This record gives sequence, C-alpha cells and structure tokens, in this order.
Amino acid sequence: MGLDDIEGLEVEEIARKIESMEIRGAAEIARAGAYALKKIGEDFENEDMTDLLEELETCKVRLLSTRPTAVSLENGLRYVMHGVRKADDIEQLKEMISDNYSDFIDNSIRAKSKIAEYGGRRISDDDMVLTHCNSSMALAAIKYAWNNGKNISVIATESRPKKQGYITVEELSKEGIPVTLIVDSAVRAKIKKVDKVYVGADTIASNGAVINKIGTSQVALCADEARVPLTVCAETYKFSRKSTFGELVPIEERDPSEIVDPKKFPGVNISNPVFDATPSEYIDSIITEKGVISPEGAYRIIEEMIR
Ligand code: RI2
Repeated sequence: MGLDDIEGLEVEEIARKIESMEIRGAAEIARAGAYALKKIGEDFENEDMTDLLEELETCKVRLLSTRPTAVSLENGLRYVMHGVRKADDIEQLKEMISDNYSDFIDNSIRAKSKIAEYGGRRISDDDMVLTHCNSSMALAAIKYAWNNGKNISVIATESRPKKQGYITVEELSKEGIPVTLIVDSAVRAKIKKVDKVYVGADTIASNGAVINKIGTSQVALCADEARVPLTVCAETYKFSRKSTFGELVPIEERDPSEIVDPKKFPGVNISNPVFDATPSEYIDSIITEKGVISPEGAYRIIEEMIR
C-alpha cells in the first residue's frame, strides 16, 4: 500500500494500517507517517499555532508507537517538523509542513533511483542474487541490473511469519526476472550457488550494524561462511542518530498469532520478534543515495545528519 492508496485517510486510520502492516516496508511507513502530519496541517481549521503544534506532536507520538524498530518513520516525521516552531504565523507554519513533506517525498523517490543505479551496477551478468523479505530498495537495485541487460536470477526467502517473500517473488516474476522461492531454513543449503546477497534495512546503527527483517542475521552468517558478499540497500534516513548516543534499537515483538494460533499450544510461550541485528563484520557494503559505503562509514553519515 503506497501513498496513492492512503490519500485522504485520517491519522488514526494511517496509524492502524501501519500497525497491521497493510502499509509496510521501512521506506513506505516513513512516507505514510510524513503524509499523516501533512494532512493534519491541511485539515487544521482554527488560527491557534500552539494548538496545531500540539496536535502535530500528539500525532507524532501515535505514529511512533506503531512500529518501534524502523527509524525511517521517526526520521520522516522529524523531517516534516523541521524548523516549524520558528514559523511567524499559522499560514507560514502550514506552508512549512507542506513544503517539508514534499521535500521528504521527493528526496525519498530520488534516493530510491540512486540506490537502484549504484546497487544495480554492482550486480554482474549471470549473478544469482539472494534476497530476504521484501525490500523496495534491494529490489530496485535487482530490477536495475535486469533492465540494463544483465542476465540474473534471484532466490527469495519466504520470510516467516508474514511471508513478505511472496510479494518479492510476485514483483520479480512480473518483471520477467527468473526467481526461486525457498523457505528461510533453506538458505544455507542454497548459498553456495549464490553470488551476492541483497537486503534492505529498517535501521542502521552508528557502529554499522543493520537491523532488518528477522532472519537477516542468519542469512548473513551463511553468506559469510560461504564467502558471499552481503549488500544492504538503504536511504540515509534509515540511519539512527540516537544510536550514536548509546540508545539501543528496540526490536518489535509482534502478536504470536502471526506464527500460529496460540490456542493450539496451551501453556506454550510463543515469541515473535520481527527484526534482528546483523553486526557490521558480516556486511560488505551499504548502498545509499550518497554512494556506496562500508558499514564502518555509518558514523560519518549520521554525523552529517546531525550537523
Ligand atoms: P524498504 C521491511 O520491514 C523489511 O524488513 C525490509 O527489509 C525493510 O522493511 C526495508 O524495506 P516490514 O515492514 O524500505 O516488512 O527497502 O516489517 O522497502
């Protein structure tokens, strides 16, 4: 579900759709969150600036409660709110929110096409690429390689429990890209045939660790053992400034019923963490819109964001 599908929706409806993962993917939830703030500005009818700022803050808190792991959401909201407290009057405040929103969306779209280009160039003819979950950024790079005449094929993991791998295989086969679906536990059995692993990110910490869909770190271990390079495709708004100051990235724990009906196993604890952290030593490179960096370069990206 993209921006076109949420046009006109109220903040609470958007928040619920992010929570239920009808709107999903770290880039898409950031865009949807930014849209929700813009909508507040557009719909606000009284003339009191303080009231509008308060409403924006309340909306921000609600949106941030939906998916705690992806820092893209927080950074998107921060972008829309940038400088708005300095507005002279309500009209200027509304204009700033709307302009910041448009800037964020434009940057996000431009970032995707840069990542596609930089990431796509690094995929060679005849490469077999393995991807985990459904990352719009990783898939943009894979499609770029294919559309530029590289004869590639893809292995896509199912990505339990929500099975976003199904979206991946549908998306790639629609493009004509040869794609094979595997269960998550088949990665090690297949990795020797694979030339490159391409994944996305929900958050990148200042130490270069990448937080992405649960299972990414296992894929990374298998890739490392088989000497297959792992590439992460992520816009710079997925880098976490808070991690520089020691804050750990919270890992979202979702409802056990996404795995199995808990009533089938009375007395059994079912745990459903949906992200994990891949340490920097397992990552070959991170493709951002600013260029290809090593995971050790994460701190520099964050430093530029803070300045
Ligand atoms: P893009 C997704 O989260 C996956 O973890 C995916 O790898 C990541 O966001 C990045 O996706 P979820 O919403 O931003 O499916 O590259 O939990 O599209």
